[in-house]
Amino acid sequence: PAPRTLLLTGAAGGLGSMMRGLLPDHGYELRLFDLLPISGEPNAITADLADRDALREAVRGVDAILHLAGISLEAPFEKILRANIEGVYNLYEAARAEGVRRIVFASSNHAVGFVPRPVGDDPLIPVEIPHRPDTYYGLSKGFGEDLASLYWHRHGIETVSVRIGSCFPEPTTVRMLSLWLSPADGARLFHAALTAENVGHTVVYGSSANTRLWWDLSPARALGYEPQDDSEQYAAELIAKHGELTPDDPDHTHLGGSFCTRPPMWPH
Ligand code: NAI
Ligand code: 15L
Repeated sequence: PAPRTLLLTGAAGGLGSMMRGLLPDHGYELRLFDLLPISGEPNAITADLADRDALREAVRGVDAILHLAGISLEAPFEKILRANIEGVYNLYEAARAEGVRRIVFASSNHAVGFVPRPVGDDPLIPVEIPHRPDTYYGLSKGFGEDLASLYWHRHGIETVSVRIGSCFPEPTTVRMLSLWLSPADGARLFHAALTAENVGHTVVYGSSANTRLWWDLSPARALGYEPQDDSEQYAAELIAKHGELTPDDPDHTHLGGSFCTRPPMWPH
């Protein structure tokens, strides 16, 4: 049967807030988890991914987990280590102990951010490529994907790792014309990832059906995902505002964009 009770981690965040609004229409009853309290949601669990007891309780009895919690941008390694690397381990350990069988993991384009972006007739970027993280953040997403693979092969917990492009209400840069995942398509994709059968550990790219797509959406479509949106309606305005992508701009040469060129973050 399709999962009904869903633990949504990171429910206070940008993506989590949009999914709180959209996922109930796909049939889910949500249990919310975040470090931050959520206004109007007195039953939300306010806890850190470092709190293993709280996680055990949070995952108990749910049919599946959508794991969005974590640091969502580059940060000093120690912070990434705690929230994203130890955090995802703590989540999977809790799931294993409580018998949860399906997780959808919010990976990121930044797990493979140093892959050159396709230009002209170049083929779309395939899913089956080695990790090429562009930041400690991207490194933690590659770790999460590998942890999901381990927990599938060792413990039979199924995961779809979604390498999300840019999921925001609207694309705001020219790069996002290629990577945009509309919130409604995001909910469709997460629903497909939560309900497709026999996924083992599957990695997919997550975007809408954008005209300017850089990557292969067929693994996501194979889960039953049918995107309805295309960023092209925003193209003229964004290009008029920011100019076309130029291949020699270091911020545009790789999938990860400016994540590849920002100065590294040192401990502080
Ligand atoms: P966000 O930063 O708005 O939300 C992340 C949430 O996780 C926050 O509410 C934060 O309080 C919570 N969190 C952070 N550390 C935590 C901890 N130690 N314990 C409990 N909760 C903690 O990020 P956003 O944009 O909503 O992204 C959600 C997820 O999707 C993140 O994992 C991000 O890496 C991933 N993602 C998002 C993309 C996007 O376009 N929005 C693109 C690619 C990946
Ligand atoms: C991500 O992984 C971030 O979480 C999100 O805030 C955006 O920066 C996105 O990638 C992107 O590459 O646009």
